[in-house]
Amino acid sequence: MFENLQAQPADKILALMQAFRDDPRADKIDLGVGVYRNAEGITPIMRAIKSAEHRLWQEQTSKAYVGLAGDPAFADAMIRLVLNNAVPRENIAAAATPGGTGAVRQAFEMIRLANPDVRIFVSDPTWPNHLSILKFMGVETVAYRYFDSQSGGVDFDGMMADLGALRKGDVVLLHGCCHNPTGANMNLVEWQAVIDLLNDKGAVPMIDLAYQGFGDGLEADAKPTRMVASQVPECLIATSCSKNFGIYRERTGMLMAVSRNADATALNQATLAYLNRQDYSFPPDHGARLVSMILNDSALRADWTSELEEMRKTMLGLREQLAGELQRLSGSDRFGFIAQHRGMFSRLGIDPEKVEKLRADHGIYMIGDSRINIAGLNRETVPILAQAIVDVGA
Ligand code: PLP
Ligand code: TYF
Repeated sequence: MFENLQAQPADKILALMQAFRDDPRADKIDLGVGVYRNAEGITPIMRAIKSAEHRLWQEQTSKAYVGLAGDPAFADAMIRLVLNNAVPRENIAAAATPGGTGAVRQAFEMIRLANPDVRIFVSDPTWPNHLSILKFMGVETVAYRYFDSQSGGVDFDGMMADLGALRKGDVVLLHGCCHNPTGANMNLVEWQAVIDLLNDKGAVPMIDLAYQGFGDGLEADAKPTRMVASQVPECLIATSCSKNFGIYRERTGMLMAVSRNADATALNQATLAYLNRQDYSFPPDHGARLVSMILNDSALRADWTSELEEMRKTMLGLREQLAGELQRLSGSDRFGFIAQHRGMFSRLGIDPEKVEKLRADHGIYMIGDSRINIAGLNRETVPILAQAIVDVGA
């Protein structure tokens, strides 16, 4: 029977990661996959994670199953981190998932279960896995304009015009902060206008929050999500601990469903548990337990917060350095948006042929749409990248 299988398109980001590994050049630079790296090019285990693992190893006495929705202490800790008290706890259903991708997938499953004919509006562009999963599930997508390639900012007028086509019951997928792949983000006034439009239209927001703490800080990055959750009748929030706790391979995430009353929340909670049971039964626990241990221990939490801030500020410094170098070398402000963007990524707006030339001639790897991972740079490689961009005539 398996002869009936058809080859599926590869993930371009993961394919590029492999191509980089296979490149023998010593001075190659990897700006591909979205994984934080320090100045030495290493993705460190955060200090608080190491301490929590040590403590867990000493204190944990059982590896028996936990529960279909995961450890309630993880849910409480994540809800506080993401939503603080923007929404009463009794209005939030939550379930642990394998990473943010698991949360995104379970959110789509819940949406489809509620409305098989749903349309999900997605930003153009968005994280390719959003589109891949929705296509696989047979869910209809509608693209809304998001990125203004001239300015490198958000095409807010285009976005609002396209969201004007929303109908009651449509879902709008929004990146809570640090938009992937562009790095361009709405300001709070624009967020408020989107919330008002969604409420006007009776559309349901789904927020993908994979980079809290990587943009303007833990609180600032959660602010748009809190605004949405406190002002709409219902919404879904898919969160990931992969980046801000650096526990990528532990597969730690959480899906939250916000509603306005206890009955709806009970049904949402039962549905999240049901969906987990259909797909993998119990979600991974190790990473979730580390996260709740850190968030509930003031010393560990302070250490985690300060290391996360160091990472965030390192990326901001690299942004400013790169924008400055490009301005100096090209004599234009064309790349000034790099310093305005937030998170790990910036879409540079370079043609695919020049992206390819950067790879072939300079050993610089970025995604074909010219997305770079800022954390793939360091103080020494920023000028090399800037010079190469100017050399290929981008
Ligand atoms: N959503 C977005 C926009 C992402 O960039 C990522 C990236 O890794 C994820 C979700 C999910 O990440 P993970 O499944 O590794 O937690
Ligand atoms: O966009 C990125 O680079 C990250 C990591 O299939 C990632 O979100 C990339 C591809 C993928 C899963 C995660």
